[in-house]
This record gives sequence, C-alpha cells and structure tokens, in this order.
Amino acid sequence: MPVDIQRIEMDQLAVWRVRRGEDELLIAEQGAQILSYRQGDAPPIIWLSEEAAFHQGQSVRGGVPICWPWFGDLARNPQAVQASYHGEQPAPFHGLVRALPWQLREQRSEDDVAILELHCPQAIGELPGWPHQVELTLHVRLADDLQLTLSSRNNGSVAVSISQALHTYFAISDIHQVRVEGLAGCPYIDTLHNWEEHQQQGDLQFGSETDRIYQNLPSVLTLVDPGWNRRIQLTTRSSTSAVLWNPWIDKARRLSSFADDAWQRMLCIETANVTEDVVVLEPGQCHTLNTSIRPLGLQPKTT
Ligand code: TA6
Repeated sequence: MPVDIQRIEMDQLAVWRVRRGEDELLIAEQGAQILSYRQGDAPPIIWLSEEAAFHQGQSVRGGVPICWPWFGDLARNPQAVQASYHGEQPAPFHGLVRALPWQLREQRSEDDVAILELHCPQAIGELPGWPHQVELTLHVRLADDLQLTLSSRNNGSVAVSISQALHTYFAISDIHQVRVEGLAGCPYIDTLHNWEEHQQQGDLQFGSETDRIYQNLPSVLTLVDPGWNRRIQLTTRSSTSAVLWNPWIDKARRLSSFADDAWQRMLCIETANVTEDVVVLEPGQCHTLNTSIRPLGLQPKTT
C-alpha cells in the first residue's frame, strides 16, 4: 500500500497530509493537532468542524487537540498539578501547548506504515509560568489503525505532576443513535452537576449535554455507530481515565467555530490522565500515553 507524506498549507497553518492507499490523515504542526482522519470513501473517523478556522495561535475546532500540562480548568485539578503553574496570567483552559508551534522531527514510511514524530520545543523550560524541563513528543503511526503516543520526559531536577488528554473529536452519524461500550460499572464525575460522583450503568447513550470524567477504565472502549454501520475501537495504554463530552443544543450555540447543529455529528472520547489518574514525573522519568483508533464493521467477527 503506497504511503505519501506532503507538507501543505491550510490558511495560516502548516499541515502534513499523510496518504496511505485510500486513507488520509491531516496533522497541523501547530499543537501537533490531528485535524482529520478518514479511511477510503467511508465517512470520516475524526471530526473537523465545518466552521474551523486555521489561524496561528488558535486551536482548531475538532481533530485531536493536545491538553497538556493540565486538562480543563487548572483550578479543578489536583493540588500538585495546580502547584506546577506559577504564571501571572490566569491559567489557560486545557493547558499551554495546543496552539503553540511544534516541530516535525521525523517523517518516514516503513513498508505500508506512515510514521511522524513532532515535538514541542517550548515545553523545555520556555512555557510561560511553567518552569519545568519536559521533552514533549507526539508519535503518530498510520497503519490499519491510527496510533497516537504522547510522551513526556522530565529532563529537570525536580518532580512535576501533570494531567493531560488527547481531546479526540469523533465523527458520528447521529448522537441519538450511538453508544459507548466498556464504561459499565466505572465511576464517573458529572462536571455538569456539581462534580458529583456516579457509577455508569450499562453502555453510555446520549440524550442531553454530557461532560463526564470516567475513571478506572478498561483498556478498550468501543464507539458503536449503527447509522454508519461501524464500530470505532479505542485501545489505550497508561491511561485509566477518559472524558466523554457532547455539548448538545445550548452549549453548541456558545462554542467558537461550531455550527449550531454540529452537536448531532460529533462526540468527544478523550483519552486522558486526569483526577486520580494524573501523572507524577520524577526527574529523568518518561510517561507515554498511547491510544489506538481502529474502525471496524458493526458486527464483531465470530471467528
Ligand atoms: O473536554 C470537555 C471540555 O472540557 C468541555 O467542557 C468543553 O469546554 C470542551 O472541553 C471544549 O473546550 P474548548 O476550550 O476546546 O472549547
């Protein structure tokens, strides 16, 4: 299967277009943000907003923004993560790196697999208010699945605590039809209702705004989409937490670069290390957060 990797421009952003046979992946150098992923002429796997803007210094709506060195509202993070930031400015939502210039360090093809590696030079002592020396790298592997590996190596002399997420926007046929398997029995925090703790009963289906932090997760979650006759299998390593988010009608109207009806066509399943699953990087230690996104047919193989 032929592999082709080209650098293109999308408005103000430099983007790498990776083609593997009929499959295509777009990844912006800014934020090392996956923008889109499709296999052949099937519906896209990763969702990109129809109203996305490709501007320097602004995270693109959709794809896989990288939330690091904290997820969400810093004030809602464990104290050790909060203590890592000494900025004079209010802490930005979803950390410091998702709209920074990253650099492509490597691109190659091995047989019929495309491999790219990007790193964030500023994470090594140059992030405003975050005086740590961490080598931050995203490794991308496009084969029959899409594998993302976010590595954080502490090159400093003191330990640092981080929370993080691969904030993946999945494209779906219809939010009313999909369900997520693998969450049954897991505890979750409902951030829309006073961060109360609950336990998931059965598969997760959607009927209103949903913004939940799941914990003690198994390594495999499955997004089942009958409308597009497919399942997306999400397999993770070194993560036992995930954020499930759909803005629904009212919040959709308040989001930037987000069509009023787009809530019906997307679902975020965010592979994370948050709350009790945060990461402590001792000096010299490296943590790798890995996820594999694999589209499958609707019915599991009987063999
Ligand atoms: O991950 C879910 C979430 O924290 C939601 O609450 C919503 O704010 C979403 O992230 C998008 O955040 P953003 O800053 O990208 O608009």
